[in-house]
Amino acid sequence: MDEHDVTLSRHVLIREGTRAPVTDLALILERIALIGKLIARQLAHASIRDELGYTGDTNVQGEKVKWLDEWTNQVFLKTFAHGFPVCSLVSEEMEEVHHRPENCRENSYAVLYDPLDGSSNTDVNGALGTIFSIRRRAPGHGTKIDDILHPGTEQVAAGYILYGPATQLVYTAGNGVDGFTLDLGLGEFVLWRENLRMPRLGSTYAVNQGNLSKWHPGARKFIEHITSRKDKSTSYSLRYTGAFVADFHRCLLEGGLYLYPGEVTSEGKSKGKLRLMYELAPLSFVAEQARGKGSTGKGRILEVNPSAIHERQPVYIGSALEVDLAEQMRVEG
Ligand code: AFP
Repeated sequence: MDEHDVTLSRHVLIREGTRAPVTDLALILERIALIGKLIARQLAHASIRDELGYTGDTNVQGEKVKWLDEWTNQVFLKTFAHGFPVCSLVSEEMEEVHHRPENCRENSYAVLYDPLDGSSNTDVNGALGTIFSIRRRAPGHGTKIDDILHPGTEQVAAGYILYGPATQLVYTAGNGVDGFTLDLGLGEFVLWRENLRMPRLGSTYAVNQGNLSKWHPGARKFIEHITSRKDKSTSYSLRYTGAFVADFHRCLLEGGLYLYPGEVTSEGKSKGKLRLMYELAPLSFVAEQARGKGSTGKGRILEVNPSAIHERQPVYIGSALEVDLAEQMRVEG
């Protein structure tokens, strides 16, 4: 380690202007970093140990559960099992909120997470991620969750871990976005970029275009509009990994747009796929803190009032000018 290298735990403690005391954030982020290291190690060895594929169960979302979905969720539960200040865990893999009443006091928090984002990539050695959102718990709420069911503007910190050729952790605590890379020799996340800024415009878009016929006509027109440009300097290339974290990371660094439009139902309603509380709200918080935007196509994701912990919404997230254009073109009606 170079004398100038700064580890995540040290950096969190010296960050100014955060939405929660840095000592609380350091305790929580240090455990999320540990989870990231455990998951990265497990992903590196899962194929050799024959620990890929499905468990045979179906989760709360009606999706088939992969062995690694279950394993990564257990890592969160075990890592946060003991000790203040996290008293509630909300996961894509659990129907109900997991409470630790013994940790629920003044200044306690909930961690909402998708332990393994992009799990269709597990069996093909593709990019994967973990998404997390940290919210305050109101004192005395115990196992009631109405203090968690608030718009994303209430998050005190949020971020993600990307398991690619390198493992990187990116987070915001409300005053800019910082990125860290896992130094495998050291076993520590080391500061890689401070105050990341998303370009106002990019040259790539990420979408499952195979779903085009199911979208609102506005979303179809939008895609037609951005793909019909002939001039090389304004035309777009499609880049889609199947992992929101990986596609978002590209937008954060190089600009561009990730979208998952709603599917129009037989009643004419638009149904999103991605989950508001532990996918869209956290990455919208990161996007906004890096000067980007996150929208449902009709408005700011961070202002959506959730009605359930597993609520889904359409999403248009990335460079500000591209998100603005999507909204102007009334992508969701
Ligand atoms: P999981 O978190 O269940 O793996 O879902 C992945 C995801 O929410 C997002 O990461 C991808 O961009 C998107 O779904 C992929 O969905 P399609 O397979 O329908 O393109």
